[in-house]
Amino acid sequence: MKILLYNPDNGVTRNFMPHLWMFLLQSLTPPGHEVVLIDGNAQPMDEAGIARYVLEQKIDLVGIGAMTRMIAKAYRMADAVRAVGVPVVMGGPHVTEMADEALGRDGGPRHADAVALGEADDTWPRIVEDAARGELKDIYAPLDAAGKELKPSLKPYPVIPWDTIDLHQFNLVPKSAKHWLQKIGEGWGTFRIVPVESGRGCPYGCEFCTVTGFFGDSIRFRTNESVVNELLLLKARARKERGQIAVFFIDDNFAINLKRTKSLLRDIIAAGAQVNWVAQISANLLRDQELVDLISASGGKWVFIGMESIDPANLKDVNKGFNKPEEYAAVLERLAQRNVYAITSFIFGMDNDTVGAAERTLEQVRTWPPGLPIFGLLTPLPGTPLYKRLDVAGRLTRPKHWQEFIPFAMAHTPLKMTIDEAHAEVNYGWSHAYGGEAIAQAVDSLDDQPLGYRVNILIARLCFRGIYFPMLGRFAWWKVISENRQTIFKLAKQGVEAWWDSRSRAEPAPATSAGD
Ligand code: B12
Ligand code: SF4
Repeated sequence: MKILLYNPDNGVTRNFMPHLWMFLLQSLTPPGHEVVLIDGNAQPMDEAGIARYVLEQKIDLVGIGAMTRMIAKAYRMADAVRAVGVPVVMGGPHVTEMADEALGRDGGPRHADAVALGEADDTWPRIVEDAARGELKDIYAPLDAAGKELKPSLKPYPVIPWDTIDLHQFNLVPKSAKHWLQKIGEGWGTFRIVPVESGRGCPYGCEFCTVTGFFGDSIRFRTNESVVNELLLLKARARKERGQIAVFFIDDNFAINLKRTKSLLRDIIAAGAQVNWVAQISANLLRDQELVDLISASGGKWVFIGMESIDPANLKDVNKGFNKPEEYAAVLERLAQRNVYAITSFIFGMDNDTVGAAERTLEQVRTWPPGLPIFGLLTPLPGTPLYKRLDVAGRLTRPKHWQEFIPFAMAHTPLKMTIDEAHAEVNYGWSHAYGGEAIAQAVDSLDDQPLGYRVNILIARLCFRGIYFPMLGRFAWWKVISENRQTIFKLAKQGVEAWWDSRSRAEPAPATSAGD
């Protein structure tokens, strides 16, 4: 069979990184089948486009995976594929919770021929074989003989052939600049952010999060050796292409087992497998100085921290009381001392939030080392304890919010402000953290660091701005560049000066006469 694995875009922002599930399922496909991957973020496609592609390429089976916020698009694409007579299997966190919706058993239209519940590492080969025989079942669940849910072990873990996979659609370097950038230093002809997992599961059970329910609270890890080998493979590919690679360790909480994480990082260092990496780690685990030292020594550059709120009452409400706002500053300082910076994620519209929450948060953010603050709204995702609580309390204003996805829009009413006020808080957060003045301040606060760090924070801020503000068109980029022209000009000037200095130092000193 020829199988297409497709991940839809959300139609608003563009993901900078491909999705791991596609590569994983490709590697787990039994021999004898060809698998092609399309990520809608990198290769935008509409309904007519996918139908045409499926017919032209003679695709026999389409697998679609999606988060809740992309599910409406995923269903539309699935409908288009099924309309031309090709079966569709859907998987991922949304349809795991809403299988009846995908299968049309809740009174709505049917979108998928089959649904894979939960982790599909073990069920995917079965799905492929059934599809090849034309005997797809409605539901595939990872169950043992006694009907108990089976969580796949990550030992062994499939080898994803990063050295040969076609990664053309995931190069972040514009085609026009590729040839020229290949010549700079070790080469920047390609730049890819690649997802790598070292473990699955998180036992913390925050109320809004699907992870504890989906992956279970039993945490599973790959062997250090298999992670190190994967990094070495990625490094070798980047070298061969005269390009760069960065890794996103997509584990929900990369340091959930401190001993294991430290041992992995030590092994990465010992094997010379360091690449620039980013990972998600909760603030409570970053109290450990040795961990922070190892993060830095092994290539860690950015840590994503789900701070959520600076209000302990809010944190308690969503079962995240282990976050201690009073220690956020110390954690970020500790990271910054090792030149590791943080993506700090905040949620507005929590039950104890009142008008002014964004400014109160920013007041604190401004006192921290520069980073990448991001702001969202409390969103009741299906299957979460939060969804159930709000449903029981009759507080859901759009109980099926995913069927009509609206970016940055609440689906329930917060207790101490209106929905519009919550939206205004998010807008305030993004506008004030990503305006020209805030970006200039972040860059200037790194004046005592090498130029590379200042350039890094500038580029990162400009890219992250696009999560909220539409930045997909050329005009939008020009506007942003113009708003930040002084900072850009200043850094360019410093770059030329540094280059000139290094050139002058490299020139041989003039000959001096004997006897001097
Ligand atoms: C990496 C990641 C991201 C990355 C981007 C995604 C990427 N390019 O990889 C970033 C940081 C950008 C991101 C952003 C967001 N994310 Co995110 N993210 C993750 C994370 C941590 C890892 C995803 C992953 O690769 N997992 C490992 C793979 C192996 O698991 P998997 O994807 O579930 O796939 C398995 C099964 O689901 C199944 N499967 C999946 N697809 C398919 C398809 C078929 C056909 C089959 C058969 C099986 C199958 O098989 C796979 C192997 O077992 C997950 C949490 C998690 N641990 O999964 C959250 C998660 C997916 N994100 C989530 C959310 C909410 C978001 C945001 C909306 C957050 C926000 N408020 O802004 C944004 C939205 C981004 C957007 N584009 O619109 C939620 C989604 C829940 C839901 N019901 O939708 C998750 C589950 C975390 C959570 N807190 O609950 N995210
Ligand atoms: S710590 Fe993060 S991954 Fe774990 S349950 Fe909470 S939000 Fe989810």
